[in-house]
Amino acid sequence: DGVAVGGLIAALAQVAGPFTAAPIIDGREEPGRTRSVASPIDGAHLGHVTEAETASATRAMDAAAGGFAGWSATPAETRAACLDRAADAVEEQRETLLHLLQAEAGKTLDDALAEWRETIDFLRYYAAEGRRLFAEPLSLPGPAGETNSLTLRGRGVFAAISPWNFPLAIFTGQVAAALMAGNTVVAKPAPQTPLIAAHAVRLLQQAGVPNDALHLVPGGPEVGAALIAHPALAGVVFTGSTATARTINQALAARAGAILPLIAETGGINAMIVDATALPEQVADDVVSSAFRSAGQRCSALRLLLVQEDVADTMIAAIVGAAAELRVGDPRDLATDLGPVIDAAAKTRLDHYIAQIRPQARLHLAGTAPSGHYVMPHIIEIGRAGDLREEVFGPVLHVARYKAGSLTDALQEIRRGGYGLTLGIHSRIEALAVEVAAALPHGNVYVNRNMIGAVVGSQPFGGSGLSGTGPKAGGPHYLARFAIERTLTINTAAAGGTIGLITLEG
Ligand code: UN1
Repeated sequence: DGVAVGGLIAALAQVAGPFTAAPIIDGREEPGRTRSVASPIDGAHLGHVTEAETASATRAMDAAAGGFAGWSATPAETRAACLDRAADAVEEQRETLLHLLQAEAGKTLDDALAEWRETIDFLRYYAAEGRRLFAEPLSLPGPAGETNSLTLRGRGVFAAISPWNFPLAIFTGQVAAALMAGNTVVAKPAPQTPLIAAHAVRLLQQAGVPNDALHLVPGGPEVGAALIAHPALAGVVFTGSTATARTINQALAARAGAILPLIAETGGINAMIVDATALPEQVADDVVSSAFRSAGQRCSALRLLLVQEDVADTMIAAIVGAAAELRVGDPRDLATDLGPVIDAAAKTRLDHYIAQIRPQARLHLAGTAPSGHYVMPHIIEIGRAGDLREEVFGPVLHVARYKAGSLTDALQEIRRGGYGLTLGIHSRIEALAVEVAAALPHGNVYVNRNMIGAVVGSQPFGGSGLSGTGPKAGGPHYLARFAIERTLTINTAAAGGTIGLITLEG
């Protein structure tokens, strides 16, 4: 195993750049003004991106509209086969993709491997789900003399807007779901991670996705706005901040014409509740991985730990002991636990947040980070659950104590916060876990384990309230939301019945 890992690391170091990204419209890469893409690890130049002008965003939408008739009429089996071939290609291109996940997104090898695996899982899962939902109309029961069936088909052009923290898995998952449902897609990756997105688009097209069914527009918010304003738009799938989801919602509401769906997965102030029966060592392990893995840059990450007062000192000591061992630095080094945060802006935001909260809170863990975009794990005690109002997207864990008997009040504060993504409970009293889960609207509840790393098909992922719209990615209800449904009711008892096939033209 050590030999295999050593070989893999050597292979990743051999992957040769530079990489490029540009608007990909009808399979052609558009020229334009380029900028350098720098690694969050050390600022190294990784390649160039040509960002889309709003005019090319509009052209991409036009091209996707042109591709819709053909792709939506392509048999579901053919569409699913494209996703399966893409999954094979992701497997085959493991070294390149792991290299890009590390270089462009700053991932540790563990995180990069998990994301690579999740990408394959999304492709295969949506292919299988697509065969289940789209291949044949679903026959439904009804009165005698009538047949009823339900058919799902694509809506039109989907805009897919994805984040930098899972630049391969979420990017590919959104695109795969929209395509499988029979839509054509214009994808806008996060400005921080265009190179891996361009690689994914080329890979999908080589796997058989037609050039006119999938288009890429690297760029910032103005590119997203151009997609959403385009008359051909039929729906939006978005993962990112709650604030951006709100902006998208407002832009959709301001459009003339059809009411369009937004499938949004956003942020959370994710809490974990630890009662007096919990096992300190297991709590320490699970808290440390939930709060600090991926440098806390997951929407699922633990932000707020609520510990029952009687055991709080013991629990906090165990957690601080474990977290103090974490190594921060170059994620390509196997001994590293936390790589960089994504860019200078993220580093500045986190440093400011820590500086302003320090005087009013009790600091259990801090430290001096290596130079570059690195942030040490922080554990900060605050007065009560309701004191934490914003999602802090990095390795900062907040802790608050609750009195035995006052858990309901703490839950009430969490509920009032309005987010509903992940929730952790550590307790050996099963009834408590069930009660806590029932009291809150959270989408993913984890009992006596860590609260990150939802597995496609087993742990459908997504929240409610400020955390998103649902349905859950990697779950059985996801694809249907990308489709329109038609119920067809035929009166088979009508005089003469039907008389066989006559085409519209004939
Ligand atoms: C995100 O961080 O944007 O369960 C969502 C998890 C991941 C979270 C992805 N699926 O940790």
